[in-house]
Amino acid sequence: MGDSHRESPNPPATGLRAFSGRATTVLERLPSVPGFWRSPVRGVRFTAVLGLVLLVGITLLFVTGLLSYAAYNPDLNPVNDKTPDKGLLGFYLFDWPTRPHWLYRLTQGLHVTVGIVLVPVLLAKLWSVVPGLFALPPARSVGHALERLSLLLLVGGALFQFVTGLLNIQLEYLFPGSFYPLHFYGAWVFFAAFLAHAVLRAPQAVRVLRSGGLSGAVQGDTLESPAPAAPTLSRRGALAMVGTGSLVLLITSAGRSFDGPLRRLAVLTPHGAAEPGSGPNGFQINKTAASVGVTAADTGEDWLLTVSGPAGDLRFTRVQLLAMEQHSAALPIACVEGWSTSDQWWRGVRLKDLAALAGYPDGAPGLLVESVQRRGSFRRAALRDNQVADPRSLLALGVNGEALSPDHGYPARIIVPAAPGVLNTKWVSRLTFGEL
Ligand SMILES: Nc1nc2c(c(=O)[nH]1)N[C@H]1C(S)=C(S)[C@@H](COP(=O)(O)O)O[C@H]1N2
Ligand SMILES: [Mo]
Repeated sequence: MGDSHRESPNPPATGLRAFSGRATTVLERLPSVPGFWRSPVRGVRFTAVLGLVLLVGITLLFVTGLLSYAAYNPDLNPVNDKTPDKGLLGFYLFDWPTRPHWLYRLTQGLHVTVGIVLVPVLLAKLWSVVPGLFALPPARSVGHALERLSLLLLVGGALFQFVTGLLNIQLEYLFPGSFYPLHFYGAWVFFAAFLAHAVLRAPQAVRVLRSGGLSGAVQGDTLESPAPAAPTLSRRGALAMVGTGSLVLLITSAGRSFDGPLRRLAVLTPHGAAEPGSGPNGFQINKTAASVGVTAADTGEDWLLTVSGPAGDLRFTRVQLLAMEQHSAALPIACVEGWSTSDQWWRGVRLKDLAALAGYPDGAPGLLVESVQRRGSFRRAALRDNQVADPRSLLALGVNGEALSPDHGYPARIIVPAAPGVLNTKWVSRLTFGEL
């Protein structure tokens, strides 16, 4: 899709003929001259297709992104979330449900997979409108100036959201501060500009595609080159190329949401680092015990679980916990990074039974979970009343018929239906039931 302006027989059309000979040849080559852009693929029709795909895709990203934020229990401040002044933007927050138990697996799998798959579409869309970026004069009117300013938010916002999202799932977090506030504020700024742009442009996109599809001239098509080079690729071919790029990304990333041979296709996932091995504990691991400095001494014979609430501080050994009534639940791990496991059979003590021991026989208003872990970014996680009350929410001691492995949280971990992985604290040391 290159712009081979040098070898074309047609001299670029320019509005700068008034300039003297030598200056003209230089100016003709500036990207602000319409004739500089020669690809015959560019045009309103090509941009319209990409724009409409992004309209659907980015709306889905926005909705699933807001859902993901809600799923974190961010209003259990400041334990789970420290986004300052999110108040107004958090107006929609609601109590994340515990059913269906695969809810977060679905919403976050979609969020991350669709985000990855849209990358070629976004790049092609930006490529298709890039001549407009250089157009002169910078503003023809106040309205035009405002529209160009909004494009700055639109393009800047899109790049910011995609880059921060991709860095987060690649575990290469290079931005200062926490990912959540940046991606959350960024989403609102970007989506506001995106919505304005869609309202202004989507009707035209639908109109041109309805009348003639991809081919044929469109009256006043400012995206079309006034002096197109000979085509090397049709518009259809260019779209097929973008689609192929997206398909390759889909195949190499969607597998992260499934177990078995599909996961092996997910070569784009960086999670090979923690090889889960085989057997009952042979499923995806986020952080290994070793990587966050959790040692056998922390989790061995001397380990005790403290359960606190109105009944005071109670302490239990693992053997005592195993002697309590044991329950099973088939639940997945679904990480914010988009990967998930299929349902695993967890076994342990119900959180609601522990709440009763702590002094809340009719349900606890909340639960603060702490881990023996001292290193790394993970500190504590808070669960809400509906999550404690669900009979499938467990302090798990085993999985798939075996004791938990050290990497999956031995001696005890939290597992809650439909909750994001990060709320499923491993190597638990303390449960505090009550108002948070
Ligand atoms: N103590 C502790 N618990 C933790 C984490 C952690 O880093 N430390 N990571 C969380 C995240 S982000 C996820 S996705 C799940 C992953 O669980 P798994 O490694 O058993 O698959 O554990 C959660 N529990
Ligand atoms: Mo996670």
